[in-house]
Amino acid sequence: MGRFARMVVTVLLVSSGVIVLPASAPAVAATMADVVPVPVSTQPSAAVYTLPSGASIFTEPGSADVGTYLAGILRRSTGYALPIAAAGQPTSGISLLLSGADPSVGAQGYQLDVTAAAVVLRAQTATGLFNGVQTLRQLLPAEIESATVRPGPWTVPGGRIVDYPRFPYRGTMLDVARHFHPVATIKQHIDRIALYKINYLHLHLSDDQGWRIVVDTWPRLATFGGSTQVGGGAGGYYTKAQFQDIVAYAAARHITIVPEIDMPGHTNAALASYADLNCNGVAPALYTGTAVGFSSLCTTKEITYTFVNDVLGELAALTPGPYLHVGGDEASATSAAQYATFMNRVQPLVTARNKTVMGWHQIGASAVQHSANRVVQYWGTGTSDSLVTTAVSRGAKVVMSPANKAYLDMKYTSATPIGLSWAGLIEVQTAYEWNPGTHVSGVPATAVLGVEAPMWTETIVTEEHIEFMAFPRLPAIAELGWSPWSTHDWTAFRARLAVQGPRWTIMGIDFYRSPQITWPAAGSTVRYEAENAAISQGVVEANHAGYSGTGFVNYDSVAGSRVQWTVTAPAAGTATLRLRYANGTTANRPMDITVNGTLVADELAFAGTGAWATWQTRTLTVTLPAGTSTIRAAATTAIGGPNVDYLEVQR
Ligand code: NGO
Repeated sequence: MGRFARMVVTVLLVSSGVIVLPASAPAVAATMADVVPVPVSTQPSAAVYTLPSGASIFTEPGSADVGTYLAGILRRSTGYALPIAAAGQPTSGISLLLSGADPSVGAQGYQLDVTAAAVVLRAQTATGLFNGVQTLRQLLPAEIESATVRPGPWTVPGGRIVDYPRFPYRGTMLDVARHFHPVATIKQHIDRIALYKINYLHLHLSDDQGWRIVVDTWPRLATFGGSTQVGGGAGGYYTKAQFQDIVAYAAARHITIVPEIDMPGHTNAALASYADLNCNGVAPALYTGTAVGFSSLCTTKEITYTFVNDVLGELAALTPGPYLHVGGDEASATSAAQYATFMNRVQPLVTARNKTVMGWHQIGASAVQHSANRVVQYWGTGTSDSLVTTAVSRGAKVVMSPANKAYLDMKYTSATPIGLSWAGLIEVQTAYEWNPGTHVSGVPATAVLGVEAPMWTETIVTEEHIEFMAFPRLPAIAELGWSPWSTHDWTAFRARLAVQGPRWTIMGIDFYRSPQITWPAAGSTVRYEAENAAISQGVVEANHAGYSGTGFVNYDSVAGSRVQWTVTAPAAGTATLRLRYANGTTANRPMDITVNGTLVADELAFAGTGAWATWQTRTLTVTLPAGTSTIRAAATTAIGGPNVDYLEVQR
């Protein structure tokens, strides 16, 4: 997404196909003031801990998984072995302990103590330790996020942090219905949102344009209803095994999946799949536009409830989390009475499976019965709403997603190349400057379960689009959900946010470089388009959307086909290489990467991106000598490599 970000704020210098781009500076050692979301209490000391190459990660039986997760992050960039060992007296290394934390940390918080000798994280639960690990990551230099070994030193500023969340629910949503997003994209997103202590990922699994989850009793939902998307692309769906893989991947990162089947409106994909679900018995065509409010399940037909019962039953069986989201928004093709009749039959189907009903705030209508522990998700643009206050008066909790503050699909400015603007333009400050505890009149903080930043995908097609719209706004919403209101301060927040920029660059997140934030001074990034490189056994093409420059290279199905760039570096040193590619197959298309004839990445995996027009970047760190170097990406399988858009070299 760098393309969009940089188009907005930068003048590009183009000469013979080489584009010089600004980039982030080398990382500085972090301070305790840099953490997002800002912790409850921070007491810095003068001490500095430097991770030695022989350090161990000490765990107890209940903290071993978090220790393994932390080791997985630290080993990549440090190159250290970091063995996991049984915890004793914490006198060296990094200890993850389930006792001794300040009692205020509760179920999700942690206490972190850093001295010159050791790092000690304490919590009451593995979740608390996991949250503490996210803080520890941010206290290490940004290069700790590198996918390849960096020189360090790996310092952690000394002191004590005691920290716990303001709200138990800190979520984000991804609409996989308008545009389908493959499992690999979801997993990458999960890894990134975890860094900001987001603990719920809501997946909008069905809408007019697509049905994205296999339901065995109604198989055409996925195979037919999932066969397209906005704009007419191929769409897609998750098998049950894939969905369970997502659930497990999220759970390992202490994130709960909230699956949504939107009903009774937003159901054209289901109605197109089964004629019986329509009042007139006639299936409409599949829909690939972006209008809303035209479709409805037939609320007067008994088969509708058989259908919903079957769907919710299979979904509940795949969902360890407490919530099943039943949608309920924009049911404009249904009368208010029919809507209430429908919801009053559907909600008990959720609670019968020991799940809690969650829905858009329209389910708060007084004719819709309250069900135990119900959660309504507020998505309005105003600061008062009778549906929400009615629901709250009956005992519902509210997840705050005000569309004019928290919607990640709104444009930042009128110049943002993707996104919508019906709820307004949402720059970073707008996303940050509201208080979930007082935002809707009549909804006290005690009735607020938390916050959620939804990302609808009418215009959001690629993984890079997701990054660009989520960063840096999602960390702003995460801070509203985690940090005490007493810490809320735009000036301090924008300084903390700026420090995240180099971290995101190293993580390969091409974020929106908001002019509201003073990002650290740039090093240099140069982009080399593949179509201008030396190509062997490949052809330049311009037939898939989303590439940069004038084209991309499509390899012939010949092993050893390759793209070779000549790059220049003014001085010797490490550089981050970013290869942008698309792989519309489901098979890995590995490539060997060489620098001046030396193999630096052997059969580097280039996994399927979901479609040939879906581009992702693969990042690796190398050492370049001063002067010119030859960087080659060569396919190693007989089917050839992925399509290659460009190579970026960042120093
Ligand atoms: C609305 C609508 C969605 C759109 C979204 C776009 C809700 C809850 N219903 O939000 O169908 O995709 O706006 O911003």
